[in-house]
Amino acid sequence: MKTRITTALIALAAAGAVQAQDNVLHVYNWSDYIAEDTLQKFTDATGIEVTYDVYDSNEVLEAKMLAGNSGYDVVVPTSDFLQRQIAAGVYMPLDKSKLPNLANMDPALMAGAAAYDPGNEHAVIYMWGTTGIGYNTKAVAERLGEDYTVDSWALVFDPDTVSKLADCGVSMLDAPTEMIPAAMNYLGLDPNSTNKADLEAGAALIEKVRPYIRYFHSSQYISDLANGDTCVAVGWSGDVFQAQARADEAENGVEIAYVIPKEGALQWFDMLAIPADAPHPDLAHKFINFIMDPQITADITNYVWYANANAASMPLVDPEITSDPGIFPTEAAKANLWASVPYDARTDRLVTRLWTRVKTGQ
Ligand code: SPD
Repeated sequence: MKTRITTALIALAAAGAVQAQDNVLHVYNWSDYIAEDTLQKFTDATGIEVTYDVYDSNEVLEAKMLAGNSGYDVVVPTSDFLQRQIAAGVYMPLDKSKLPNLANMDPALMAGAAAYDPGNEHAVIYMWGTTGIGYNTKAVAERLGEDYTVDSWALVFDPDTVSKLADCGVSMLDAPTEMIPAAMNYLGLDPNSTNKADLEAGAALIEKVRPYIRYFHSSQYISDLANGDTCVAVGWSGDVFQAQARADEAENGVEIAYVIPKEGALQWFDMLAIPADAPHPDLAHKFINFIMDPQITADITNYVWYANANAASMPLVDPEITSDPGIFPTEAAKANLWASVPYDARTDRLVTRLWTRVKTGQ
């Protein structure tokens, strides 16, 4: 009898543990990409605990998704990566009956995202942005002259120009599918070309300026720019604005600006999606619906300085953000933005090989 009670108690405790475990949502998102209080607000509103991990590379997320059994319930791939991952069966279709806040989303932006995910069947837009250049205005002016206008990819791709900045620290994203097309675009080539010679030309240009690049990394540049440890970074729009906000907070005299170069830049969508093997799809839907609450989305944009696609949140977003053309590009600037298309396997292998050569010289 005693044993039976003990076993029953153990079974009960185990059931409790399973239940507790079952009420934990696992989210995998980009670093520096959520407001400080978003997760706590979600737990307060739903009773659902969240474990939250971060990455700074689509390639890292993709490797985990293709391997399967990641244990994650919600992940945030960028649109072009999302498209080929959907084709690989990585994501489950959303149950839109559980997402009433979809009504808040901007139809035009969701139509843009539908180019990667027809009918928006598998994902909703989390945030969107551009890949441009962040720079320390004083450090650059000291080296290139007060009259130099930073408006071109020449800042990082012209060897003569970037060589003058090497001493104050120039970084590039460790994102081959963004850096090589940006170099191709600067050379006047189609950034979406999958022609071998075009991709090689883009990579060769980066190799040429490689001696002047301090590092390739996709998140470290936020604090380095903010602290004045580097002066130029090819980076993602909101991250550069976060660097400025951190410098302001530190009152360290560093002034950071972000430019979408006149030759054009990549515009991308980061998408909330649920892996096909997510342990808690129901909780995942609750989380995605929660994020689409206008106040919650506005809180995130106000904290991370990225544009969102939630039309109902706009009146709640700081006007300093909605009026900044680096975050919400003007119609004229939009004409120069390109959207990337996913690479086929052969192009992907070529780009990976070229990128290794760019970074290691081999
Ligand atoms: N710190 C958040 C960065 C989010 C960047 N998303 C990736 C966009 C890739 N084109």
